[in-house]
Amino acid sequence: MKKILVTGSVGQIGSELVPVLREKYGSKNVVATVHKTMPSQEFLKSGPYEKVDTNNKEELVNVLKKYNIDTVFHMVGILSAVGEKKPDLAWKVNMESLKHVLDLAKEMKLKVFWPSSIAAFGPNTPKKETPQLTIMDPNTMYGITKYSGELLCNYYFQKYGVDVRSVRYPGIISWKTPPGGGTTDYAVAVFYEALKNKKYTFFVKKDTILPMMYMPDAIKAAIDIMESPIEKIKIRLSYNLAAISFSAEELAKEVKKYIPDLKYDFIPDERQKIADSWPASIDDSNARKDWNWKHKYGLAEMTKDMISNLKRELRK
Ligand code: AKB
Repeated sequence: MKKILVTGSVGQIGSELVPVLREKYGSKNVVATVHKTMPSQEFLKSGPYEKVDTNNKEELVNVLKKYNIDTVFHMVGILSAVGEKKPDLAWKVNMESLKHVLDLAKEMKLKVFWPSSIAAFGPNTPKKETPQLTIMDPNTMYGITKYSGELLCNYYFQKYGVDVRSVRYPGIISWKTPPGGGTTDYAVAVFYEALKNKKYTFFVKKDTILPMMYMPDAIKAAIDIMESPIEKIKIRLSYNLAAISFSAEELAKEVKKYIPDLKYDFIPDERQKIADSWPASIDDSNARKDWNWKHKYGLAEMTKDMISNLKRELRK
């Protein structure tokens, strides 16, 4: 990975991935693409960036050639809840741009990271310790794009030898950039609302358990899998990846330890149905065995870190 392009660099994961990659590989070697949403001045000054619509193959080719890119982290994507409101847009953004990136990877011999999700599973997938190879029947447009994307990545590897690597991310919890339009967003929103207003209404039931991960672990997973020697990457659909699983109520109780007068309740909305179709916990033993994946943050460590960072941020 000498010259890296990150698409979706204003999104939840992209905005934190770019600084870590710049620190590790040198600022000038990591090109961020922006599209409709402009990032902060601080972000723009931290290294090269280009305005690119990833659905436009021409624009992608130009930027890949201009910087002599050899690796793409293709992070562009529309998440589950927005995807249910705008299914056509979710298909277009999530699938067409991936196809462009894979076609260009084939032509230009690029290495690619692409995030899949627990949304690739569905209501008939075993809920507990979901195995790597199992029933995949996603019933959201987002999940359908994730599973289709996995199949496409596997196809490009098998047929054309494209070195594309992927993980199935659980819900990601972070304090720098809030998520937008996901089902697992409550696990981030509770921190903001607890610190700002001391109250939060979860949009899922209290016993809803979903797999989650703290952002530093999510970034580490992307870099670890991309840095692994090629012979260690045995799965070309997408690796199951796990860190923590907890119920909405367990999270509320953990946050309350820091904000004792926090009031919370649970009023499920249409996102409950999506949450109910996803696993509660994931068996990620293949990732642990093949490329030595290890997470660092449990529920307690993550909560402590989130509270102290967000407290500081909200004071600014
Ligand atoms: C979402 O909730 O849509 C995402 C995901 C689990 O992929 N956070």
